[in-house]
Amino acid sequence: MKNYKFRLSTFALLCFSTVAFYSCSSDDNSDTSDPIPTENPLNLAPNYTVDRSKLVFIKPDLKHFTNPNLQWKVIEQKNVVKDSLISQDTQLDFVALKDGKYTIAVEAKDNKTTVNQEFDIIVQKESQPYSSKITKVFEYRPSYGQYVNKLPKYEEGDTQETMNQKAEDNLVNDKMITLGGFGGYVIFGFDHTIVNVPGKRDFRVLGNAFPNSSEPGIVMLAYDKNQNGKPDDDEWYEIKGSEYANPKTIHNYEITFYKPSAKLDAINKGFDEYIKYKNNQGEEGYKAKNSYHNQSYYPLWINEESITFKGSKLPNNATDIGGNGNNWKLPAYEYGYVDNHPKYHDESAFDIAWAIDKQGNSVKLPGIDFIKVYNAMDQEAGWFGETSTEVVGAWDLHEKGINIETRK
Ligand SMILES: [Ca+2]
Ligand SMILES: [Ca+2]
Ligand SMILES: [Ca+2]
Repeated sequence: MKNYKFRLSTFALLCFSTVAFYSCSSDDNSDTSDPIPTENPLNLAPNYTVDRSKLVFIKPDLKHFTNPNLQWKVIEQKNVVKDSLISQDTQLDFVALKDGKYTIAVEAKDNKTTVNQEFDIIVQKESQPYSSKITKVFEYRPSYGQYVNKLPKYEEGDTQETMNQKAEDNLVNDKMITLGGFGGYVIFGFDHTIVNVPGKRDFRVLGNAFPNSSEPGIVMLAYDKNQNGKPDDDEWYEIKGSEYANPKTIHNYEITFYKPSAKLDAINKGFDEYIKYKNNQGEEGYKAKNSYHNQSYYPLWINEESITFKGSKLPNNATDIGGNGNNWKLPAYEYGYVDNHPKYHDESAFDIAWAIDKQGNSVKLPGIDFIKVYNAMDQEAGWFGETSTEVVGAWDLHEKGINIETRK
């Protein structure tokens, strides 16, 4: 009995080690192994059809493999390098900017078996032209701030939903919203996937920075892996900006702001002890109200008594030139942030290839469906007030026909 089993498994091993287009057969009816089909061994469709700038997910049947390695290559497409490796994942998440027929070769390999197969992806032109701009705001959640409740304007009765809609009305028209102090964020999306074109920057986020007034925000990216139409917590990646490895950057920073009393909100002049805060660096204190903006600085549609934000805090960039509090300079960081360089500057445009995962490893995303921008500064600069990222809009550069090389 023992020998018999051994003989069977040896037979299976020999059979699978040859390329799977080869037919294996056994006249021994007790052989329960399930050989790889010779036709269509990965059980793929003969072809797949998708609109350009829309994701298609190709899932091969890998039940005959143990921890296989996969290689997906485009082998025939004008203007695409022959045999270009596009993925090494166990499924292919594919998106193309240009319509046409893409022939894909996939190789699946484990230590017993190698299978090669080809199939086509037919990429069609969309029936309704895409917008090159933001089409949807999923969430607008500012921190405290001197423009909060003004940009966009809060009115009595507004809720999170109506404020999301107001932020969307602004951003689809390239009009400004404020994110307030540290951690305040906006999450938005497009009516198509922004394709990660190799060697090119893929999107621009517009802020309101001018030289020496930089209020950098961090960019998070997601693509809709589970195709539910919205960003999920496990779908986010971060654009690695120039200060990612700066020892003064605090990763995992957390701060809570407490809702001020109606009495404090009603004071129409500048004063220091306005909004109480506490962070995870052992610091607490108050954020000031200034004499220029008299409305509440706490987002009024949020009913909770406090709001907590988490993220990476970039080093302070404000200098009081002359030391009398009248002349502040907030110089830009090198690259990779929103509201850092002027909005049409190349460094306000981003390459999806700069994305990293939570461990800081570079990731290869086919494209993105969602962007989150949050204010990465926790700083006050005299009469300038709190440093607050502003967002004015975002563009898919490829749909705009704007060609900007990535950083060298
Ligand atoms: Ca790119
Ligand atoms: Ca999703
Ligand atoms: Ca700004």
